Amino acid sequence: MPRPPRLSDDHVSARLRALRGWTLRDGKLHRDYEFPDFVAAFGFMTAAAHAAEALEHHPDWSNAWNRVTVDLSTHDAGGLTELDFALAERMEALVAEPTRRRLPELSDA
Ligand code: H2B
Repeated sequence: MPRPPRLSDDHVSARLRALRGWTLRDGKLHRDYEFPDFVAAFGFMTAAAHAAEALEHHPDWSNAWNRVTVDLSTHDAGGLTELDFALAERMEALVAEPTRRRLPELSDA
């Protein structure tokens, strides 16, 4: 997939205004998510991982129990590109409509 060009600072500011909850931190798109519990946090990460694979664009992130800390930037471009905003928007769509699906209970068998 062709990699998009790095966005200008003005363009980044304009795009950020339309992306509530996200800030610019150390040149990356940053957001801290908080979920009801670990399974919900990890469920979000699993769904977001599939979105990242589909975009061929991957987050820098970490998880601590019910928290997921996300930083997005395009390493290849040395800054922010449309791919970062696309992934942030996918993540927002995931938290806006949580699937709340749980893994089936494990049996003892
Ligand atoms: N993710 C991020 N965040 N930045 C990149 O520059 C990047 C990536 N490059 N995922 C992709 C993979 C590239 O290495 C592959 C070949 O698509």
